[in-house]
Amino acid sequence: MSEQTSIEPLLSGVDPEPIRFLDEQGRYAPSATAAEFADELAAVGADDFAQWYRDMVSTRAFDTECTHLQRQGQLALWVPSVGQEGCQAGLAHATEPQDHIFPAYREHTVARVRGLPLVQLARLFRGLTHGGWDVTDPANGNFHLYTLVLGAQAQHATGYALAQVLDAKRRAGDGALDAGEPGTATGEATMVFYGDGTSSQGDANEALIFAASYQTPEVFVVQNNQWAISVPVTRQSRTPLYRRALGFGLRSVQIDGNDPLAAYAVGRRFLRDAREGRGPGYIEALTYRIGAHTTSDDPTRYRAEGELEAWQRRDPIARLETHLRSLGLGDDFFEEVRATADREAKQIRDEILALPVPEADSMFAHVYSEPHPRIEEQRAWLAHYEASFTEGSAE
Ligand SMILES: Cc1ncc(C[n+]2csc(CCOP(=O)(O)OP(=O)(O)O)c2C)c(N)n1
Ligand SMILES: [Mg+2]
Repeated sequence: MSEQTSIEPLLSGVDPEPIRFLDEQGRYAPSATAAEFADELAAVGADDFAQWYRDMVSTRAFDTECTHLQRQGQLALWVPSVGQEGCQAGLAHATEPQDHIFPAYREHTVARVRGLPLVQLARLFRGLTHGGWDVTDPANGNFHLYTLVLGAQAQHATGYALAQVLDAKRRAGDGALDAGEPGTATGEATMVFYGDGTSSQGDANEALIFAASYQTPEVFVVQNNQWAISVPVTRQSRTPLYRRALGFGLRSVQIDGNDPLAAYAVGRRFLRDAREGRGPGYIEALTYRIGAHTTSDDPTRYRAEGELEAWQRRDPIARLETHLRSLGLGDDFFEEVRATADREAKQIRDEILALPVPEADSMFAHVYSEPHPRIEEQRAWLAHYEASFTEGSAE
């Protein structure tokens, strides 16, 4: 009988330190791994960091308000993103207006930075729309629809990115319309977000294969928030997630996902490489979901004691505040940001409560592009049923 081969040697490679510019207290102390990305921050100043901070604080206030609204019966469900604002703000600010973003369902800070009115997110979770917002409206920032089917957006993004290559070739008069070799400058990129748990989905893995095969102008962002509902990432993968992408042939790094500077610097580099025809990249952002998975979840049932508190000490908002104070910003600024965030959250709350309720009949409108007998049958049944409630009805 042959001796069982140990896979230990394969897994024993030492991982470099995650890329970070701010340490866990928020002091500027770049890791050795950050050096090659440092020039991406050369043109970023205190005003920019102040804007990122504002985006993070305002989104958190909105997020908290939405949890309250769900508890009050005003939203069917809410998906909190508290704790994950750091990588989201950095990555979103690294994008250019012409880039396209394919989110999962927890990318509220990215939505805000891209210009999508946050009330649109709440409208979805109030059950007033089947899909979401109009992606073709430039005012919505090329921010594609929230996708609750895990990993589906990785396929959508890779298909979109492949089309970006083919469009660029067509514009350049290259009739062959084949992708596959690096070198096609598209001038625009695609960024896709998913979670650690989703990295186990077939869809997500197939997307990586296509991205590598066809050298799509794409950046994969995996927010490793340590949990897929109640399943820890250590169960999903015996190797750090960024290493999986290396196996598919993508450039891949691991960043401190609670450091917006790291997210910006790496995102900026990878997006530019993608736009200029140097192929796809993969970023594993180490972060933590401070709240519940959704408002239907109770994380106290599965989290070990002390874990939450340990991550709360690395809160991305607190870290960026420390950095901003080191750049000279004082109490006045932080008080104003907080007051503005509270005012905006209150305003969005009012907007949510005033949103019009669509006609029930509208659910049949876009099932097929053309009339369909089964849909017409169901539509007639509903009309009849609704009519049975009106006064004087014969039924
Ligand atoms: C295809 C599919 N399978 C299962 C689910 C149920 N589900 C919803 S969220 C989730 C966990 C996802 O975890 P992760 O990818 O880490 O993202 P996170 O929620 O932590 O941001 C699961 C299993 C789903 N929505 N879609
Ligand atoms: Mg997760």
